[in-house]
Amino acid sequence: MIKKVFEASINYVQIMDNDGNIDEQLLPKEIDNQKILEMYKQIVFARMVDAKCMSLQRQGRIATYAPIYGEEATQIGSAMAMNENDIFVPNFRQHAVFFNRKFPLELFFIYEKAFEEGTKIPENINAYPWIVPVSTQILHAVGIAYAQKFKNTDSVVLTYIGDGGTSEGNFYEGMNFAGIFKVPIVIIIENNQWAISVPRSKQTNAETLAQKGIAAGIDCIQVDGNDVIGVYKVVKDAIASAKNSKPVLIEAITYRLGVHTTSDDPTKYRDENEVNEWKLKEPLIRLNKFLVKKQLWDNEKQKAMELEFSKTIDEAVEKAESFKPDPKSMFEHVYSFMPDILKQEEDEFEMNNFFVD
Ligand SMILES: Cc1ncc(C[n+]2csc(CCOP(=O)(O)OP(=O)(O)O)c2C)c(N)n1
Ligand SMILES: [Mg+2]
Repeated sequence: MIKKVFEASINYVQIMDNDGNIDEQLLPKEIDNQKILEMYKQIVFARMVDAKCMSLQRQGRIATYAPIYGEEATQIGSAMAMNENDIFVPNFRQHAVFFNRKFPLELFFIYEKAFEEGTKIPENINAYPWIVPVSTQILHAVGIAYAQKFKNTDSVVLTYIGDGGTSEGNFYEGMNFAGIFKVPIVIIIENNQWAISVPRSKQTNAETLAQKGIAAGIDCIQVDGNDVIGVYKVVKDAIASAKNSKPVLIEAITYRLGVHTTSDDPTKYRDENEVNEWKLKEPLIRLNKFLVKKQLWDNEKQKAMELEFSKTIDEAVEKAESFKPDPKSMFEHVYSFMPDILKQEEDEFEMNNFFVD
């Protein structure tokens, strides 16, 4: 006898298409034109900070930077869907989520200058710092989510991972844990099609990354990650589901329009035609078309907004540049106690007056 014991499928959601047309049936009730305008503004802001960071890095004023150009809708859409008490666990590329959560911009630039002081998250923001080891955040996130369940809080954990990160063991282990213990977590795959120089097609032979959740017994769905409204809806629904003991895996289909980091040169490994095709699908064009069609937006408003944002950004950079880190902090928090070898280094450092400005 042979009988089918299991069948599954993956849905793909898009609410606003590349031309700015909206699928009214899917549009969440609370998303009116003003909310769409707000989404647009937040994406423009994120893109302007991103451009500033690229420029600062090229001038040697910040350290290596991982841009978000093209991926802003995945980040802003999901951030806007979060409740204040939900907990955000990033990897290294979710800067726009931090901006949405009102992480002080000055601290962001301090972090980008490679000072750890910039990763100290203010108490009122439910977020964890950026981390670079690919995929380890998934284990932290499911643990934090388990704690929410254990403590009976109302918070859901939202965590992010790249397409490349989904090939790591941590990702599967975390999802498995989430499925078994039914923890309140939403895992968002920010599928930007590249893991440095490795294309999505080399990560897995599976048709979607979303379907990786099926084996863990958790709900999974795909969304157009360049459609901020689509992302908002899918994440909002996922948060409600996760609160109800049903974790969710979301694959947001987006594209890394820029470099992996400022140490990377993608012209060495990817075709410019591919980039140009994706440029037509980026998040801002469709939002702008929609807003202009509705007569909510024009060039003058755009200019005024950009001027205001530039001012905010420049002020934050100025503050970050006047920040004086305490070099002693290099030696602290490495171990629970200070071993002799480290103490010797600290003494040597002090003797040579390195602590003086
Ligand atoms: C455990 C680990 N292995 C390798 C690296 C080096 N590395 C940094 S980012 C990256 C690629 C990540 O690709 P993806 O998960 O798709 O995220 P994206 O950078 O595209 O946002 C790699 C291999 C690392 N940071 N950590
Ligand atoms: Mg990637």
